[in-house]
Amino acid sequence: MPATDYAARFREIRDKVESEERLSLDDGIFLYNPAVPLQEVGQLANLVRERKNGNVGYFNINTHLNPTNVCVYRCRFCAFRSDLRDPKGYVMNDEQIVERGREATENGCTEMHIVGGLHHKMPYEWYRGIIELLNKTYPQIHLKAWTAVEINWFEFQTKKSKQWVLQDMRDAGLGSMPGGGAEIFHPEVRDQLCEHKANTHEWLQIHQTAHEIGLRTNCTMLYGHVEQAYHRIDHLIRLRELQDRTGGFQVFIPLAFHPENTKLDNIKKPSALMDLRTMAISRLMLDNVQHIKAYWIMLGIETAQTALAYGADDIDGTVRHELIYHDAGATTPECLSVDHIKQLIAEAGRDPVERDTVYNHVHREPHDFTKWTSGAPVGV
Ligand code: V47
Ligand code: SF4
Repeated sequence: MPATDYAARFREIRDKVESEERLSLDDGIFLYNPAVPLQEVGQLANLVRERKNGNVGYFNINTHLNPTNVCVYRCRFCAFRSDLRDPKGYVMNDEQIVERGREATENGCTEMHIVGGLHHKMPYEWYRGIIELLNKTYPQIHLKAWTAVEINWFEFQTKKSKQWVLQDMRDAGLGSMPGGGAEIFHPEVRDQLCEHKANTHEWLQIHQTAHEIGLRTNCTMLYGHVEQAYHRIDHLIRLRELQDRTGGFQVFIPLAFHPENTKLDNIKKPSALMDLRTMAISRLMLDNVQHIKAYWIMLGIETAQTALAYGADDIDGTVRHELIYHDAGATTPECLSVDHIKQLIAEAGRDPVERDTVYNHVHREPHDFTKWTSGAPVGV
């Protein structure tokens, strides 16, 4: 396509975004063409970002808990999993789990992000018990737990429906669900990465059911491995269609592939330019999702800061005990202090706002940082 044609096509897309018209599959694929200047795609995404979330840069104070890394599945992109008899394999006991809750409380965490492997021998009751134990001991902490892949495994273990499992987990104290396990929905790619685990239909059905019973959930896309632009846009459109029906997704998180220690370690990790383009295109395609998260652990601090001008309005939390990305070669720090995370957001020209998991504004008591209340969602 000659340069003048690229400019004309981009103008068409800009007009659509300015008049709040939905972008099509072809529009999205076009924006991935390297001949379309990244800065222009970013500026357009920034327009939508500021329209939806003003100048706010959200963060939260959170910790991760991965109760086991032993997993029956063997996703080719995963460096975290372990075999049953591998010395790397672990299963946390109740004492260790409660200790994590205590540490989280001491550090003022509002959220525990809980995901892990599907252990060959641990029954459903063990997974449910983790939620119940933490919720009973530390009721003020929001438990964002279990990906759709785990819920699908619990269906298999219990022989009960999605609705039953989700309601049972909610009764135990589940607050919301993270967005993992989505990877790439298109079967041409999913079949190469993780053909054995919950398929696209199951993933979408589980999130739909969660939304129907009133649980908010997050959504993700794992990019930068064997997929093409077409597969990424197809993935975003499938999320957008579900969101049209339920409105239950609160944030989308594009996840950049980290190849180290995986079966795909011949692939180079995506460049910062690819990360920013994907962030921006996600913001443009997902016109019905309120927030886009630049997960600093996975992107690196500098790219996450830059992403706040390329469509993202959230950089996730202070994050303690992250394993999934560090096992796969992430070199980001283990945890950021609250002052540091606020300073990173301010340095990017945004107003740092502490949120809870469901995007209420958190108010801290001035003389006791570990005490807080959550207010109404922050207006812009
Ligand atoms: O499903 C696994 C991805 C996901 C690798 O909801 C990898 O707020 C890159 O979903 N390189 C789990 N990605 C993490 C996740 C998440 C993270 C932060 C916040 C939220 C949220 C959700 O991580 C997996 C998979 O897609 N993943 N291995 C890897 N080597
Ligand atoms: Fe298991 Fe999750 Fe790793 Fe897949 S990504 S192997 S389901 S721990």
